[in-house]
Amino acid sequence: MDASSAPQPSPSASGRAALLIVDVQRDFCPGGALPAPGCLRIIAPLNAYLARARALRMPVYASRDWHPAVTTHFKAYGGPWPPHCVQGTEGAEFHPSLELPPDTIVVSKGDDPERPGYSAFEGRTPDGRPLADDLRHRGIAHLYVAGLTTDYCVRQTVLDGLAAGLRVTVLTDAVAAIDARPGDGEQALAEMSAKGAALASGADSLAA
Ligand code: VGL
Repeated sequence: MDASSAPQPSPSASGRAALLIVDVQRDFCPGGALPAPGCLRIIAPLNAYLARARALRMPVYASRDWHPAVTTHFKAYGGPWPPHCVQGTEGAEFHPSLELPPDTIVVSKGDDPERPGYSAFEGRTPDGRPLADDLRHRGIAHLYVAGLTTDYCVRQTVLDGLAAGLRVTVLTDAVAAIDARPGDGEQALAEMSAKGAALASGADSLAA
């Protein structure tokens, strides 16, 4: 959706809402390089949220990890992770069962070889605009967040959204964790909630 010609209200408590799907990419799903065990469980709820967002004419953002082949994020170069979501590879594609609308705003992140780029707020839209600027431009004050992974990119995105003054709701039936240590995902949800995020589930919980 291009709202650039419409007058934009400034973000405020009365601003509108958007849905942000974080990193639902092949590499974070079974068969991929760094799978979150619950990936497939969340696809149907994600598609229900996407259908509801469309019915409400709510903007939809989808972030993606978009790493260079050489990055300090990968084990071979000093980081914690196996190579994943390398730019232009199959593993970096959105999961094929995810029903993203054609006007989804894709936010690419993790392309700086010196930074992990967990947060969608480090990402940019195809026209090079940082996520926070794009949200402001569209008058969005409330973000519904779902996707992968609860303990890394969802967590950091939610914390950054709260720090930016947005209202943030985490859709708990549509997130899945890596859980490198058992309980990491649950702990991340508790932390997001303690810092001010609302936790909700079920497509009816979306309101424009
Ligand atoms: C992520 C671990 C490593 C994520 C990215 O998208 O949550 N997790 N890199």
